[in-house]
Amino acid sequence: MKGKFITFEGPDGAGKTTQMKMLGERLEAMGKKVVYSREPGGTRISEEIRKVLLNPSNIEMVDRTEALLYAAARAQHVEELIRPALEDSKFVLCDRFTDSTVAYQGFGRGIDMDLLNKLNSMATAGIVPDLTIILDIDPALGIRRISEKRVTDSGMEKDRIELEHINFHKKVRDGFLHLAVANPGRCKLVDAKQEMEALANEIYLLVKEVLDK
Ligand code: T5A
Repeated sequence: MKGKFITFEGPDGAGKTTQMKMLGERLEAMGKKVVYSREPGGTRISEEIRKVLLNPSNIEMVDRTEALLYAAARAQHVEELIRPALEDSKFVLCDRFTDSTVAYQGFGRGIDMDLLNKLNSMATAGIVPDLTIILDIDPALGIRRISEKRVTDSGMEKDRIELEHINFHKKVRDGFLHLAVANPGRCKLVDAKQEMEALANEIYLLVKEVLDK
């Protein structure tokens, strides 16, 4: 692929959206063509699936349905948006990707990891991020940030996953820490507690290593 694929991962409220935007602005200032996307979502069909997944009313959703819907949204996203953008030499910055499935559906829900890896392979059809930034945060702080954001964006309620018990979010964080250790080449762990600008600089240096390769 001629482009670069960079994903942002971590527990809810870690600051992924904020950092993705800050990195994108920096890359655009350097004249790079940047595509911003997110999972679940990024295409019309995937955004429809997102609504089903995150709707807090869908309390009866079983874990396998959840895993399959995330994978379905991803397959559409990869073929309709990510692969064409990479073939067109663009930088694709994506808020969450396959590692979220491992952390949330694997570590969080306890679905068999081999099954999830096969599901991820089917959904991505060979697309692997060049770099994954994992923003590490105490889930309690992440959830607090989201609650404060919800007050600012008045009227927005917490989604189905954010409403999970704190113990679920702790297992998810353990999942991301495991992923960082298991994939030291692709995944880089950063401390998301730090102030936004300092974190943005740290992330930019990690991206620069990929650019310089
Ligand atoms: N999911 C997703 C799965 O279970 N399986 C999967 O396979 C996939 C792909 C997606 C949900 O789906 C789950 C995971 C998620 O629960 P979402 O709305 O996209 O839902 O959820 P998040 O990705 O968690 O997005 P959030 O917007 O909730 O969190 P972000 O993007 O991490 O945080 P951000 O940047 O919006 O910041 C949150 C608040 O904190 C402030 C910001 O200003 C904002 O108010 N903030 C900071 N404050 C202090 N210091 C900093 N350094 C800060 N950075 C940001």
